[in-house]
Amino acid sequence: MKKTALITGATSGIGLATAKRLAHEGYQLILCGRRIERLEQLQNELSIQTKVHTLCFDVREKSAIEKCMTSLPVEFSTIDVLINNAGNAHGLDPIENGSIVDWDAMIDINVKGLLYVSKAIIPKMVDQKSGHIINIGSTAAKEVYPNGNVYCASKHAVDALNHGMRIDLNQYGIRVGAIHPGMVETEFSEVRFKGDKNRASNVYKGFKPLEADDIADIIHFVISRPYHVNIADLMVMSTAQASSTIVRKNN
Ligand code: NDP
Ligand code: 8X3
Repeated sequence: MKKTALITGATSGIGLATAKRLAHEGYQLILCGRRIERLEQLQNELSIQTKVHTLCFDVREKSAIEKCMTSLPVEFSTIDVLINNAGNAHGLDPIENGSIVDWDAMIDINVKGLLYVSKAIIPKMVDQKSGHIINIGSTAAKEVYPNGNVYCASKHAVDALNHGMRIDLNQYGIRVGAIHPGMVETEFSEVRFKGDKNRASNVYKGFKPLEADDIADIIHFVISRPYHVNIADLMVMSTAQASSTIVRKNN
């Protein structure tokens, strides 16, 4: 029987690449995001390969998430893999100049949103006594860099939640692990810099960053290990990157 994977943030970047990869690998997909036209386009594209159900919600909206999860079509009601990927950085400012609107967005989406989605799905996995949760952290979950303050804090929280989920769900046989990428060229920096494409593309100039497909490849590797193998915590950077602040660039 085909496994079902639910991916948050499937409309762009890492989530989109993962949706395409898992469709190719034969997973049924529940794809989530706020941009409905992208979800519809993706559903049309991937339905040739597999069954796709789309859910349009903002991860900050608890009640919308609950409503979507309780009205899943029967063939999508068993979720084998949850990929908690939705999230972004908003702004890159020193703490003294930071925007409270940006701080709220990062805490509400990256931390509380991840919790709300997990809360809607974990009880199903507990009943099933099976499931695999992948939390997308970041190198920012492991170290703090200048002006990264609240984004790094939100990803440190994801790291802690990844540990907490693994500990609490151990008794049910549910696998939990995090993947922590370094710089991946997606829409991430465009969102961080509020649509400033020039500033965003500069982030990835002069070196070869990771691509969303690299992370999709790793996600597929992690979820296709035999049941007794749980990759608990995986950090990956491009070869040119040694840490959040050390990137070998050729001017
Ligand atoms: P993108 O900006 O390309 O994608 C972000 C995804 O998250 C989109 O599909 C977006 O969908 C979704 N999303 C954002 N806010 C919300 C919301 N409020 N409700 C629902 N969905 C939301 O960035 P990436 O693919 O790079 O980012 C994916 C994850 O990877 C994030 O958690 C990010 O922190 C992490 N990451 C990224 C790195 C990078 O360098 N790119 C490095 C390390 C980690 P929509 O707008 O349609 O809702
Ligand atoms: C994103 C990593 O270093 O580009 O999580 O902010 S970074």
